[in-house]
Amino acid sequence: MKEASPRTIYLKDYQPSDFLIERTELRFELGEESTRVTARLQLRRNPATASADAPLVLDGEDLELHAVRIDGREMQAQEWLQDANSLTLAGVPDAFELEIDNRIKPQENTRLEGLYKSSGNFCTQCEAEGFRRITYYLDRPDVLSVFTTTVVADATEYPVLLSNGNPVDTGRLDDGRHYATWHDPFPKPSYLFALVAGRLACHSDRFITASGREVELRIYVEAHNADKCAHAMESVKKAMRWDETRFGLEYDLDIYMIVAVDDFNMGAMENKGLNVFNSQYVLARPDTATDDNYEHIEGVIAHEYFHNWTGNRVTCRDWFQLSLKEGLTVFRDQSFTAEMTSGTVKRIADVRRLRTHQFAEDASPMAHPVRPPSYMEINNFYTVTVYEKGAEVVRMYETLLGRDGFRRGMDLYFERHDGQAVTTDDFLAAMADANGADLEQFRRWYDQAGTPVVTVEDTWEPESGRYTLRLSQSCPPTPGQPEKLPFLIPLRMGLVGPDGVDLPMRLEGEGDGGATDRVFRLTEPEQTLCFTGLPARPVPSLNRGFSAPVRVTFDYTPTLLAFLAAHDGDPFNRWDAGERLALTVLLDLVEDVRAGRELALPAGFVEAFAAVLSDTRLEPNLRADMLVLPGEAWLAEQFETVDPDAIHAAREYARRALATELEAQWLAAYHGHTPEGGYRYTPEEAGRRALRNLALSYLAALDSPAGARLAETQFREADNMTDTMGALGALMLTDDPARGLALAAFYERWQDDSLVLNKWFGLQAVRQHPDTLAEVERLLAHPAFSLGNPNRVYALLGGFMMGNPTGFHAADGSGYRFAADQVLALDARNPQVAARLVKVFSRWRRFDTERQALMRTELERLKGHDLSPDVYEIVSKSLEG
Ligand code: B3K
Ligand code: ZN
Repeated sequence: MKEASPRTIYLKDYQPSDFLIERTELRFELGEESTRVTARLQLRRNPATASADAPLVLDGEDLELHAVRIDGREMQAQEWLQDANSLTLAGVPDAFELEIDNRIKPQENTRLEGLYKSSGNFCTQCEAEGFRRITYYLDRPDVLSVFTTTVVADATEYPVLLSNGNPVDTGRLDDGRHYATWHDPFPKPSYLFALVAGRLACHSDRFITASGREVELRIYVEAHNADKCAHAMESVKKAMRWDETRFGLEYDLDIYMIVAVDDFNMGAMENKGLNVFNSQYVLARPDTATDDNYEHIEGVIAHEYFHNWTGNRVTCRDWFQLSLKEGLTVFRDQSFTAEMTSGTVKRIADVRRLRTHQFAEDASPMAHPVRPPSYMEINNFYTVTVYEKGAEVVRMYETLLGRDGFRRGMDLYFERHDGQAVTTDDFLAAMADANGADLEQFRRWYDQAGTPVVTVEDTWEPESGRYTLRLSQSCPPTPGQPEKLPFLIPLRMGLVGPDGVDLPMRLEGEGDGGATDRVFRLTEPEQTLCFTGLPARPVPSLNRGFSAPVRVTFDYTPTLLAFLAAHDGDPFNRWDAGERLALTVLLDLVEDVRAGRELALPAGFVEAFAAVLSDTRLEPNLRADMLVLPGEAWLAEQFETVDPDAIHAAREYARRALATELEAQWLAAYHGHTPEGGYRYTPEEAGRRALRNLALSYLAALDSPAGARLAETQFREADNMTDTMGALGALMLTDDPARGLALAAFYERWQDDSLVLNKWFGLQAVRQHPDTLAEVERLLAHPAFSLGNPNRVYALLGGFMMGNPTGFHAADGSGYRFAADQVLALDARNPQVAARLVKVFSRWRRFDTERQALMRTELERLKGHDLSPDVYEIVSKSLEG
């Protein structure tokens, strides 16, 4: 039977806590049958609330309560009120000590929230509301407490005992157990609590901070992974140095620890001093990890490290403010990676991700502002909007205030709020006050959902050299927000002259000179920019570097796009012009497929590709980015009604045509980028491998088996996972017998490496072929598959549902039925993972009526079950929408 629908929480209802917890002393006795948790809390009434007699209401879920003591006195059961989510004590004094004694069963915890076991080791995940599954507590981010934690466990089974802060004591008990006590001097909310216990190998190093303090660095992994920590360790040190140089932020404890675990719902978690990571973002060896893995490890390590200041030292007042830490920290990790690799390539990757996934979210029933006004389940709001659009909002401050102005704002933010739990309004105020800037209108980026559209039209007056741009902005309605007010949009742009060189931009009334690259502030629904003194009609290069997360429309002809793709002075916009050009070509092809017309690439398109391929002035990585056709998901975004089969057919046609027409050039690019010497992960070498493997994937699309032979050889000879995957990925695009053989060989070689095996599952799940669903069903029963391991689930089920549009959207509804069954099976064990997957159904209205009916049927079917709040929220909102 279905339970009552979960409660909606509103930002407008925020109330400070009636009580504060000054100190928290925890004792864990870890056991195989059950784990005993004793919490001693120093509580007092919050002077900020005028509640002299409010009861103390603690959060708690799935806890076996054994005893409650108040100031040393054991309370009787009738003195408290216990329900499924809370423990209420009435008539408590203004300040007192509370001791709670409860039991939990981490070994049965399949939700991977709270304290659980992964590969036999104990670990925790408390954000957002997992701590309440450990003990009764004020489990909210605005209650900051100083934690001291003692972990007791069997000394042989669990030699390593870790928690937050600095180690203060260790010792042995007579019964074969041992203990360790940790003290974290920095007050923190419970979501940053962590505990790890197990048999782990330690890779250690040290770092001297800018002010000369020595910090011990430790990475803990399972023993068989001890040789895969070097890259992660280098990444930690780079991140620590970068944060000092760029933001003047130093690390603050004596020790910084990272633990890699295999079973983890997300990427990683920034617990104070003790980050717990999905092993995917730690472990790397040339033969097991791709260049992309290397880059992402560096990025995620940096992200979690950066949270030490943006998230931990200054935290969120409530979960509606999530982007305060996440948007800001993503912006910081993006900036870091841009400096470690190539700024343009990184920007392209980030914008691709935003446009493909966040724009889609904005156009879905799950659309929400960067600061959502309400939620049912906060775990559903760790979204591309809160993270990636949130990062774009932070980037816009920097664009508006300049790099130094942004730094001034950051400095003031820390000066004002170190040790506090604050809001995005506080962040905005710091930025505004530090720069004497008025950012009132800018606030709308936090509260209005949807992707703004900026429409641009131009006129040219040859006699006077006047060039006028009329810009208008609007934003489509989103759930609960039919009307939007204009945004403050920083639009960076240039005017490209006929010779391909940027022209000076002088607005009417401005003096001589004029920069060739400027940021204009759009604030009104309609605005006009009138440039004077231009020698010839320019081509506008708009939203350079993607200065604002908006869609810009301008009536570019293919000729103008080709011109910008070849000459734009902004490398990002060069790529973007090429992308737009490819998009127009592909959209036409989709129409041709649907109309049953014969397909052909338009004149000039192949030549434009060839020009990029041979342009050695462009770094190989950038060339690879420019030569990838827009993905099927991004193509789908361009349509009111999506036809996944036609999109796939059109893109495949274009890929094959480009392969055939440019066969010689692809071959030359392939052989011209053959690596010398052994594998090294550097951005330059990664770029060469990227271009080479892209060439290989085009060659695999040829009618002749030449590409497959090349891939087969590369697969056999590769000394690193990037080239292995490049070869195997290329073979997956063919029906060549080498495909099956290579897959089998890959399995044989890597069956004992869990992370590498995810790649094997993933490759098969995304193969766009009529047999894939049957194959995925077979793989579900494979001994190496487990619904208990989120990485496996994302590889196989996520791969099929999100990375295989023709499979998932099969016209007979088989993909939908299969997916909904899997969501149900998963929801019973891990709601967070189930909720992530079920989101693909939310866009059901974007498809043809038959598919709509089929998807709707599955959503209704899901809704008829007893769902977790996580899945319920998405299913019900999708149906409402
Ligand atoms: N803060 C964590 C995410 C926690 C997700 C909880 N469902 C990872 C990060 O963004 O760094
Ligand atoms: Zn984060």
